[in-house]
Amino acid sequence: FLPHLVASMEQVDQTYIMIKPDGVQRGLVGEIISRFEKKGFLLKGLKLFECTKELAEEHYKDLREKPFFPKLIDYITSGPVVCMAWEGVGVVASARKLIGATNPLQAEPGTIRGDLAIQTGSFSEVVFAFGLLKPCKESHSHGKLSCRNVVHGSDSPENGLREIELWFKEGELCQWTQVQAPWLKE
Ligand code: IDP
Ligand code: MG
Repeated sequence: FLPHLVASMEQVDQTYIMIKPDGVQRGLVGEIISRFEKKGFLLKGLKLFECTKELAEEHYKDLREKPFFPKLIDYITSGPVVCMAWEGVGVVASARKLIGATNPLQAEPGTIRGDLAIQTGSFSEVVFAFGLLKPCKESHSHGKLSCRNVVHGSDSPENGLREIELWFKEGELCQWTQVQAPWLKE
């Protein structure tokens, strides 16, 4: 039992972290990368990327039935995103804690969403619903998008692997050892 417990605690996982278009547009790329870097996780892959509608839909396929799904796809494809693969013991759960709750207004101070975001844009949704503003490409430059919360993080080790495979091509990930590794891990 105990060896099994210790083994599961030492499981090295990988997570897919993505700085969403609002994070890139607002100049938060360095700040967000820095939080994962300072924690000590191992960066395996990193790129600035403009994703297609098809890729965004595949990534978020579990949310297909949600009413905000079309707006979510519109948001994710509205500008470049920063794709990252991070590795470490417990990295999936730890990254979710660093990121904070889905709704930035409910995210704790100290988390990325709690510190760096306010609203996902639900007010704009109301405005769109009454036909006062059109959710067209033009409006993107003014931030009139729904679902904004600056960053994505995988919700399970399985999804971490699935999403890294989806967003990165072969040869885009690096195998390397941090010089600080002995100072971080036993
Ligand atoms: P997560 O990103 O915290 O894992 P999910 O439930 O997986 O949250 O939803 C994926 C993304 O869809 C969110 O990060 C956010 O951009 C958007 N989203 C989820 N729920 C809502 C909502 O109720 N209103 C607006 N956007 C939402
Ligand atoms: Mg999620």
